[in-house]
Amino acid sequence: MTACRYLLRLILGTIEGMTPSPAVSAAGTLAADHPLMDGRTADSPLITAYRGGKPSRRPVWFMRQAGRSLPEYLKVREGIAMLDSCLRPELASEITLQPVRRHDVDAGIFFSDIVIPLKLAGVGVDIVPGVGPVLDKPVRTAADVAALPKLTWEALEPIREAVRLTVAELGKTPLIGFAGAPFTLAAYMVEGKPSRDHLGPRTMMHADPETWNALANWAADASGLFLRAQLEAGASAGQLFDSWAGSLGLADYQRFVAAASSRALDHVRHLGAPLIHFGTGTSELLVAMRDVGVDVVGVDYRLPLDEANRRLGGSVPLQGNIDPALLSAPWEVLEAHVREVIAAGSGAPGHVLNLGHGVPPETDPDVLTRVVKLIHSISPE
Ligand code: 1CP
Repeated sequence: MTACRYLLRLILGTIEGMTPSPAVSAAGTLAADHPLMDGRTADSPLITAYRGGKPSRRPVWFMRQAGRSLPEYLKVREGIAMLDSCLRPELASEITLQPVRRHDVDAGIFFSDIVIPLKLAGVGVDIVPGVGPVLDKPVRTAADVAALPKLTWEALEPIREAVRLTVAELGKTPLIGFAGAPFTLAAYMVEGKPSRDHLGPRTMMHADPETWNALANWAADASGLFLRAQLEAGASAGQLFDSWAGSLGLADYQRFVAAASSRALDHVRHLGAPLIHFGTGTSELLVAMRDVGVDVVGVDYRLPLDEANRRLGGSVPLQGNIDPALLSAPWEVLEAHVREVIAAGSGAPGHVLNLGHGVPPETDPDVLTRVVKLIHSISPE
């Protein structure tokens, strides 16, 4: 490493409160033995489609493919709290691999949660069964934000270890890393728990924009570092989940959220892995979400993919958008819907099949396997 580069790494390391990672080459790109760099995943159907190329088969994976729809998941999670399971590398890796083994999907999605960066920073947070993320103390004032502890690179070691274990098993199947976008993460922090309308964060951005910006920037850096740890340790793509962005109007999204989401991605752009941006209820935000600088836009089940592609001017590959509700419909109804989704996505510069949101816990896993078989049986031309 030249002295100049070393100095730069040192400065960057200081800014981000971390020591330089050995997984990063001197140039700050992915290491030569990373799955995306050593020939394992660069030509996979998933990465090919994300990059706008012609995949050998139609790629498909499911948001929340790991989790309560799988009996093998319920078994290994018995007696272990959700966040603890995320922080045990062998267990997180096993849970990530379960749906890949079972369904023959084209990617693993790393088993973790968007609030893990909070937990690893030292924020009091838990996932309450049947509820979701709950904070010991909501973050509502400038003093609350100023008191937030900083996430360090060292604290993310269990995440890197779980990713390393996982990609060693996945072979040519890419692992997707993820993080929560600042708005969605901050929504939990301000409310202190799940909410439907996200009134707290939406009030704060107008009533106290300075505090809101400080909180959104904190969340951007925590999520950005979390995603960077997964990508450097072996994930071949990264998805930013802004699940609740649909509660915002376009003007508020652009004024109070887009810059922070872009800041989260600034932590990983230089790595060159495809980046996907997804939210629900975001039909009116798709262009703004693309414009934070991503390679692929995820579309929820509300908007047909041909219309999404029209709104985006055919500029990026799309991911989506089988309606999760139809997973419990008769097979003929579901099959016709999947074929419609494929037809609607065919005009986009690339299409990765997925659901329009996560797998509902009551889904029969055999139905997911059958959907994967159907999608793979339809020629990618
Ligand atoms: O005990 C359990 O089974 C807890 C349920 C559960 C699971 C399986 C939670 C609590 N999180 C997860 C894993 C998880 N979370 C994954 C990896 C699994 C996979 O996709 O296969 C991912 C990507 C997430 C990300 C996540 N967590 C998001 C964004 C994705 C989305 O679904 O929109 C969000 C919003 C969360 C918060 C969260 N964590 C858990 C729940 C139940 C929730 C939602 C709560 C709410 O309704 O606000």
